[in-house]
Amino acid sequence: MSGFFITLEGGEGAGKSTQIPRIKDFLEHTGRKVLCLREPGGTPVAEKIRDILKTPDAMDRLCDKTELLLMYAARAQLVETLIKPKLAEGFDIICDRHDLSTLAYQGGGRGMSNADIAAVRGVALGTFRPDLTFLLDLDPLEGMKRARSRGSLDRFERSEASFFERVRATYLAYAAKHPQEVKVIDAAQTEDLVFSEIRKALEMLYAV
Ligand code: T5A
Repeated sequence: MSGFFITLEGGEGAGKSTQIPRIKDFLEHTGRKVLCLREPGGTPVAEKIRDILKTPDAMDRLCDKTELLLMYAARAQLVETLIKPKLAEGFDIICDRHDLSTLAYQGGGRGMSNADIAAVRGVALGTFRPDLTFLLDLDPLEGMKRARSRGSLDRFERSEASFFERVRATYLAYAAKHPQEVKVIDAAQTEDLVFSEIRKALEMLYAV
């Protein structure tokens, strides 16, 4: 039996990486085989692309089109070489960010058109989609406070506040249109309360 593909989305510091080990533990206790991944990244090639995307380069600033194409290059590599084969082996995959990040950051944040994103998406992923997405929703100011407390900021985290407001608005607009696909969780709650909402949704998914 094929596994489930579950993704976590949200702005910087929303708590995605914090929740992933808890989800893994929970699923493994029910006897599932679980693989945790992140985007951009997750394979050797995709991790090299992640470095390019996250590291500021004053001599050769990434243009928006390159950023979009690199996100999908990393994603195509991850989906084709790892996610699809592991799902077919029966693993559940939990991924820290996936396709919805591109709509939010490159679409909402950078202002790239939905048509351009859909065109590249079509080549990279075809009709492949997650079974369930958790959107950890948090005020970007609070999220950046959490991210800053961890140390130096990457190329994305150096963006202005309005960029992150547009990212958040795009996420929420998509979730409102696709309530079956995306479960929105208030990420300002404690880690335990956030997990308890995730757990309830997982119990429903696995009861099917
Ligand atoms: N990107 C990515 C795009 O632009 N397009 C795309 O298509 C994709 C896939 C990736 C960057 O790439 C961009 C988006 C990103 O800017 P990343 O480092 O993977 O870079 O970025 P994030 O996913 O944003 O990683 P963060 O670590 O910033 O966010 P998390 O994982 O949501 O937050 P987490 O769990 O590390 O927590 C941050 C801090 O908050 C605390 C934690 O202990 C930690 O210190 N915390 C809480 N504090 C209070 N209450 C809670 N409930 C808390 N939960 C966690």
